[in-house]
Amino acid sequence: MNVDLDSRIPNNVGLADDPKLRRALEAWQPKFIEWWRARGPEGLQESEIYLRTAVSVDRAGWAHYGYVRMPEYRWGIFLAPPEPDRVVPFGDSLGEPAWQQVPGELRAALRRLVVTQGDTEPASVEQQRALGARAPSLYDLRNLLQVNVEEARHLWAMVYLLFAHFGRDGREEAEALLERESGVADRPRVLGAFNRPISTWLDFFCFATFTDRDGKYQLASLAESGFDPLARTCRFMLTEEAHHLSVGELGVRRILARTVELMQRDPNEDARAHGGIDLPLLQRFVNHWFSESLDLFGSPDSSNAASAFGAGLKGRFQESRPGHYADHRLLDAVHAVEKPDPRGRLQREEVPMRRALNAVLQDAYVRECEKSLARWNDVLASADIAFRLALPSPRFNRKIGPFAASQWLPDGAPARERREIEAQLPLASDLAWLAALEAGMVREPGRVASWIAPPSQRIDDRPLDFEYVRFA
Ligand code: BYC
Repeated sequence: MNVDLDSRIPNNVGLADDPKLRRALEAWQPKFIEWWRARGPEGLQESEIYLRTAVSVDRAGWAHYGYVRMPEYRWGIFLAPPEPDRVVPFGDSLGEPAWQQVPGELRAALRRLVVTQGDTEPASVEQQRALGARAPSLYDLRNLLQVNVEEARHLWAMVYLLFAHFGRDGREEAEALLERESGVADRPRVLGAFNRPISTWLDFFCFATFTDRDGKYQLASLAESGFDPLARTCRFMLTEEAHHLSVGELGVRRILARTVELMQRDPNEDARAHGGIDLPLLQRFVNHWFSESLDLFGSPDSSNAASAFGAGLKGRFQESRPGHYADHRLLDAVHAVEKPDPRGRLQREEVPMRRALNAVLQDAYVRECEKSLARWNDVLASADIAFRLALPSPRFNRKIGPFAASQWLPDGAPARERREIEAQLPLASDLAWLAALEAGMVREPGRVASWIAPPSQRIDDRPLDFEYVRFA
């Protein structure tokens, strides 16, 4: 696992010994930089940002911190170390040696998974590109940009697989990853949530909590793949993902801490009256990003999911963790999936387990989201505030799956009209209020905007008044 940090593309995949692949990736690199300058973080390309850069795949000491101008960031290709004698851990090929090359018959399905995963990475950078101008502190600005450069590194991870394993098709797909654009009607990003605007920091923190967590679960499932290069690349991506999730959850927690403080100052517990983000508004953002993120699991009854599992391409969460699952073939098991019947009555239908794997993954994801909500609600409870944030029912506001054709309220009851759903999602007036509240960037080291509490976590052991960004 030699890490080559000095070549044009830092890597541990032996690019120096594969001139054809190296040249192909080096030819893509300027197009990537052009994309980054045009659609990456706005107005900050020449500033120096205190960023971590992946430099190794060792658990201890995998990253290095220092000031970097983002277009000069060392985006590298890193695969987690190989596991000796690894076998396909599930599906019809269970126990066969893991594949180092793409099996011909799985090529189309695998390419689709890699492209879908790859597409989300530049999409999120595009979605977040304007947030810098309203950053609540240099600390938060730096975290945003850290997340952005790492999502771009994840794009490199998928592009490497396309170039190394999918020939001409792969090269074309790599180009297309820079052509599609989040929210642009005639060339949108592949998955729904990655075309929604992230126009406020509250959107960003909710996106990092809920949508990045879908990323964690999807990457973990792909990290089980029988196609070993995909498994290894996803395993290393998961190292970076943990930070993104914490940026989201802690961001919302700091908003709550500030809101609670402002509520306590007001006889009617009115945080907005004091320039804070009120709890019903926050709940509407939770409703929006949670339901959008559930759609990223696909349909709970899915032949695609069954084929991907049978073929050994996409496993379950922690499929190969010893003792976690007894059955890795799933030929006989069934799972009950909730669906409405044509008259809108709820029923549970047993489907073959392989077809229900999106639902199983989604359920595990929901359980983890519940824990974030519980930690947020602790902030409210310890301030003696009665309001509690809640995850909406998985039936609410769905565009994918059996609940997409009908309307359901956050409490899971049927809704009569679309208007009732819209009232539970961010309102135009919420966005206008937040736009005014968040206006302007806080540029002084150590200062934090008035709608969010200062962070308690440190970055690389630096104090809060550290100059995380040196503006050009
Ligand atoms: N939007 O059988 P179905 C991340 C399509 S996030 C639009 O129900 P399947 C990140 C589907 O493509 C993780 N279309 O579902 C986070 C299919 O179309 P075709 C990203 C959708 O295929 C933050 C049809 O509906 N990684 O990393 O089992 C920042 C029927 O599909 C959607 C992955 O997603 C949707 N939401 O599952 C940065 C992993 N959902 O083929 C990054 C790779 C479904 O009929 N992807 N469709 O034309 C997959 O494993 C699967 O493609 C999905 C869908 C889980 C997404």
